[in-house]
Amino acid sequence: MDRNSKDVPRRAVIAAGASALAAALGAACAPRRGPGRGPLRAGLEPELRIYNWSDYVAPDTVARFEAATGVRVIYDTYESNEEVLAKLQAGAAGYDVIVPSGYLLPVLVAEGLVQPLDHARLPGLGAIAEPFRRTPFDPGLLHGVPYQWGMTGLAYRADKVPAPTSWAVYADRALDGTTTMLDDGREVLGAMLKWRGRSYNSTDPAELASARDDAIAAKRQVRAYLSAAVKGQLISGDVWVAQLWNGDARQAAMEEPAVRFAVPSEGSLVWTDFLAIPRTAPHPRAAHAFLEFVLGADVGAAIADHTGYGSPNLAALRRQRRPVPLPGPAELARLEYQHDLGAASALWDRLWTEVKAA
Ligand code: SPD
Repeated sequence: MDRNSKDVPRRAVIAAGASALAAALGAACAPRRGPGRGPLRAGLEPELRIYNWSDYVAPDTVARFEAATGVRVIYDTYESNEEVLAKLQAGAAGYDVIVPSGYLLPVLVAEGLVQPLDHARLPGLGAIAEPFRRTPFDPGLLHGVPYQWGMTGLAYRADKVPAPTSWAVYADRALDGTTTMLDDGREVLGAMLKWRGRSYNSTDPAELASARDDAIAAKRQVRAYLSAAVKGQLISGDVWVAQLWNGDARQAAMEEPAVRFAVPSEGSLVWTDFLAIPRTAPHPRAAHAFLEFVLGADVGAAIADHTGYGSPNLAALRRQRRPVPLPGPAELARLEYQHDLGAASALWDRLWTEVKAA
């Protein structure tokens, strides 16, 4: 007789007993399971609704958060600050995390549309670099966690056109049908203002009217107003010059090395986007958990490496494979932050509507 034959049923019984024991212990000890992929972390709501810019996390950020917390994430995207503001002003309840640019954050605070952060739930805030703690948008980080910073400029195909050096590129008829601009009134009118040596934040009606006229004239050449989605057309070569953000341009360059990015000589925009929690967020504890998760060094580094934007998080920066260098003094002098336009917002909105309709 095989000397193991008696052992087989014995081992099977032991194994079955062990797994029954493990299952029983597991049932008694395991945390409650959430609708996400892992056990639900104590005290968190089971769901989280995030409203973020397109292409603004790493491919695995959300899945990693779900696995770490058991929270199920519902994720929607937008393309401009005006979209998120309009949604919140219209009373669209339901979002737990939004990502406004700096200038929008005080507007949301003043209108009571975001809630103060609970710093006790955000120990990772300590990793935020000093300059990002002291921005005029949210000194002390009372309502927002600095998420990423970036610049607006011109993405272009170096194999099709010489490097553009000016916003005047939008008046070059040789480029008819090969260019795009962002689908964002503040960006398009702002660029036209900057081209003429004015501010991205002008509230002067005459300057704004001339920016509208320049934007309408550029429509002879601009094939579409497209934001993050333009990357596909830059990669395919259908678009040669696109007004775009530096990180999105870098994402395109990862697939097509002929895509480059330049800041026009007249200057452009620099911005910091913040993670914030709407006042009506149904899942504020899960929202804080997401903010803290993003503040983690590995998670923050993976996000910034993938999106191509700058990280305000020193711990993340140290772990990045491809950190974005801060603009040098000459470049910085040409860059401007956006501000709330106050009463002039209505005029900007009207002029942008006229540009789109022309
Ligand atoms: N794809 C992510 C882009 C984020 C841009 N945020 C700021 C824009 C400022 N107008």
